[in-house]
Amino acid sequence: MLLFLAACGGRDDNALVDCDINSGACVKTVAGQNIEVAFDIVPKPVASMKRLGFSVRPGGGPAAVPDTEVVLDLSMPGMYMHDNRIRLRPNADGSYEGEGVLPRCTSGRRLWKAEVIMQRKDGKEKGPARASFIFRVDR
Ligand SMILES: [Cu+2]
Repeated sequence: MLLFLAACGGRDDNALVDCDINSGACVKTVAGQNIEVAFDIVPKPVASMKRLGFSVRPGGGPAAVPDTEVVLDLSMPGMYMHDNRIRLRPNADGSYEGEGVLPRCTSGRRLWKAEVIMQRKDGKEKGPARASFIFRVDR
């Protein structure tokens, strides 16, 4: 309990933010692979305690991956907020989407990290491809 309270007391490090989610989709390239990933959340402005729609669009180079399992792992940088993983559904256009809620942080912190974990089902890759996005919620 003491540890939990201590962890909760910190401040957001806004320098970590690398995705201005309220301005539109954010794009990252998976390290070491030629896969670009676009990530978006609606509705905007993005807030906690609201039903949110998450979408991921892998695209770009030749490694664009058919038949992939895509999971979103939501966490707060530097703070344990219980596991919050969402399995995204594939759409016909190659994007993936799902719904979820970001809990309100009792400490008032508002930075979240969404890690996109993409695992091909055909076993042609050793480990999953990952891309992470750090964004700030309005409240
Ligand atoms: Cu928190």
